Amino acid sequence: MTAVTEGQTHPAAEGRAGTAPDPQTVFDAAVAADERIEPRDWMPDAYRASLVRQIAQHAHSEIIGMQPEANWITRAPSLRRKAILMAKVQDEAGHGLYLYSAAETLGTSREELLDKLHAGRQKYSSIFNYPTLTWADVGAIGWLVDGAAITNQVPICRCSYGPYARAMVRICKEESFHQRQGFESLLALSRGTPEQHAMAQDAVNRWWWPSLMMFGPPDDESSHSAQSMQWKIKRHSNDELRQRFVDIAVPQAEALGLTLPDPDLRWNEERGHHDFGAIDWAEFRDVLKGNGPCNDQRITQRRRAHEEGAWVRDAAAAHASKHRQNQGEAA
Ligand code: BYC
Repeated sequence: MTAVTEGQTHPAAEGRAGTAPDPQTVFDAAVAADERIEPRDWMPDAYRASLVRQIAQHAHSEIIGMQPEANWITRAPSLRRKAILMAKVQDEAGHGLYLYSAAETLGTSREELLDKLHAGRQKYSSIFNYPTLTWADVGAIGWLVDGAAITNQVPICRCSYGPYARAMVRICKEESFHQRQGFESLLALSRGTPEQHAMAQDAVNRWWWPSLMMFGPPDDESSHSAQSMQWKIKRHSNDELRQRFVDIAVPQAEALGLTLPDPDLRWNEERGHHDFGAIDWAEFRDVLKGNGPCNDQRITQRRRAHEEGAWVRDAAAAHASKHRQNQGEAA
């Protein structure tokens, strides 16, 4: 946002001579002018809380999202595929860290957010509560899940909150690579033996509908969209982005030689978009309530990893404190 320090007036909020600028007016003007809000700027409490909610949920999704794919690292069909998958899973960990750092700039520590995740008080994306049953699921996740993630996240590069927007630029570049590697892996299976082709088709059948649910509830049931769009945290509604994803995926499925499991999917000349069938929102709500096929497994594994990593955090903290002490003595 145009730097306004105490005593200065934001150009868009100049009041009567001699009056201090109203911070809400300064904030509204910055958002209206498409300027970035930075950590030291004044912001409404509800804006801060909504950002922490969304960024935390996003960070948790990246961290929990490592599990379904990591399940296949030891069973990847070749050294090349194993190296690619390991790098991808590490990238997801990195994304989680950028996002926890972005949340920290809002005054919320990573420990606090992880505690809330482990206590079931913060969500992560519904998509990661489904199992990865075959090797083809790794390709389907790359193509569909990372593809949906990019469609949702590219507009967040223009989010009004600076640290979140900047984190998203790098994340989107990496997700774009992930999406292509998923596509390439599925293409190899689709063009392989009949069994491999069937395995790829089965994976797409299982991941298609949950991928559409990633975009969130329909617009008329989305509790946060209107306010988040007004604040320019979100730039498009859930349904707009879901439609954009369907339109992108259809020709890609054709190129893969695979079908999308929706008999109602067809081009609508009038709308200039694909029509698609009804999403099972009861299933979505059930997964959010904790009743998906893998909810318990994912959170149990996450808590265990956190407990087992306690010594690493303790050692890092002890090292940092020793380093600070040595620097103090040297000074
Ligand atoms: N799953 O008012 P709404 C990835 C919740 S990971 C679970 O529309 P909003 C990747 C929502 O939080 C991809 N919960 O919310 C990693 C809210 O509940 P609360 C993760 C969902 O925020 C590894 C309630 O439903 N991406 O890229 O306006 C490998 C009402 O929803 C879901 C992000 O997190 C869901 N699918 O819109 C591969 C992107 N959908 O908070 C890939 C950033 C909704 O009131 N987030 N809910 O308890 C966003 O863009 C938005 O938060 C959403 C939801 C579009 C997800």
